[in-house]
Amino acid sequence: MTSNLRIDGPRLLSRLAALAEIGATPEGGCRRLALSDEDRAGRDWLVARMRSLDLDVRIDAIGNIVGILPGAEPGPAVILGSHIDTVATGGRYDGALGVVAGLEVLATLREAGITPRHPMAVIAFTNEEGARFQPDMLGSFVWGGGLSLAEALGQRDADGAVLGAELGRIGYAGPEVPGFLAARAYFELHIEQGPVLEQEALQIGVVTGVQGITWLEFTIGGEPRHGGTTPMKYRRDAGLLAARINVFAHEQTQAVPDLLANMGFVRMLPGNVNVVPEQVVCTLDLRNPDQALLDTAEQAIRHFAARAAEKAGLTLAIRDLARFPPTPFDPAMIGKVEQAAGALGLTCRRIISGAGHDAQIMAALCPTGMIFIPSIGGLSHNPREFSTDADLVAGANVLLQVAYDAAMA
Ligand code: HGY
Ligand code: MN
Ligand code: MN
Repeated sequence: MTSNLRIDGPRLLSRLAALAEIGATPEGGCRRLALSDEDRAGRDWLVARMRSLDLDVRIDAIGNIVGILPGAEPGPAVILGSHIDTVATGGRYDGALGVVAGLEVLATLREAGITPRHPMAVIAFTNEEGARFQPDMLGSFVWGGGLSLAEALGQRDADGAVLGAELGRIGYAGPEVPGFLAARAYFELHIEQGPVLEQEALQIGVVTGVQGITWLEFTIGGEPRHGGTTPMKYRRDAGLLAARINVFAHEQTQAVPDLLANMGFVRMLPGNVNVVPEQVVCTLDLRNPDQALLDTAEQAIRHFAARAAEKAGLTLAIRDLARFPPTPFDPAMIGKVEQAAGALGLTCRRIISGAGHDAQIMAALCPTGMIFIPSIGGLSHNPREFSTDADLVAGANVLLQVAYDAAMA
């Protein structure tokens, strides 16, 4: 335990502010959708920071950005990471904190003239959010071999843009094979994005794992009809079924313990006020810490939608957009995060993550630990997302402690 090393708080905060300027929105948040021009600008900023630290910068074929600090010995690296892409209504800290704090840890070691025994690296994974291209955690999923590079490159966004073409357009289709850097350990610092730590007035969340995620896309086919002349009994209204699926999913959250559900995307075609829609595409985001309960809810929703479509004379196709099981973290890593928080005199509790993270993918590859700091008001995926400077610095110091210990072990 390096009781005396501390990160440079003002530098961490100024770099977070600088990255938040890229894709800044009028509401005070950030919009850097994966592989957009704003994402490219954020990537360029990150690469420049990595180069200024004299890290060995590598880009892999899915656009993951890796900055490597060589160790005294060759071998698997201690990797610190997260993502810099955001949702459309993103905040300043979701993902950015883990990447910028990782950089700060390496800068602190460099300044202290410390060469770690094992290599260390900072990684920014491509398209963690899954807001534009699905699934979420796409870059880490390809890194971990859970999704083929070809399938990932072929993903399309809602406007039909192809992921591989966008990656090439922004100049981040790199030469490295995803997963090229073996990991000795992975740590991710992230905002909680929920209300627990703030409500319990705690400084650090010791993350025990991530709940299960299932994302479904429904394509409902109806018949375009005049909104003013078609009697209700003659309509095959795809929009009505989308609404009923949304209501049914919410009813499931009352029936299935701990189930969370929301319909985040709805597109109606032709989208004219006076036309009963011909086609509706909509999505459901289902979450639960228990796989069996998640499956129960999904099956009930699939069954309801199929039966309702048949009765209404509508066509229905359901497509998986993302499917990640509940993922527990390594108990030893949980202990290390808890111990580091205690050694720094920080209050903490164990907590499961409601949000998905690249850490849940890395947990299949190596011992993985996650550190949370409080989100004010529990807000995230919202421009008003906020964490205090003191908590940002405290979280980065916990990251420094656990990363340094792992890199010197
Ligand atoms: O959807 C999630 O939980 C994460 O923000 N990608
Ligand atoms: Mn995130
Ligand atoms: Mn997010």
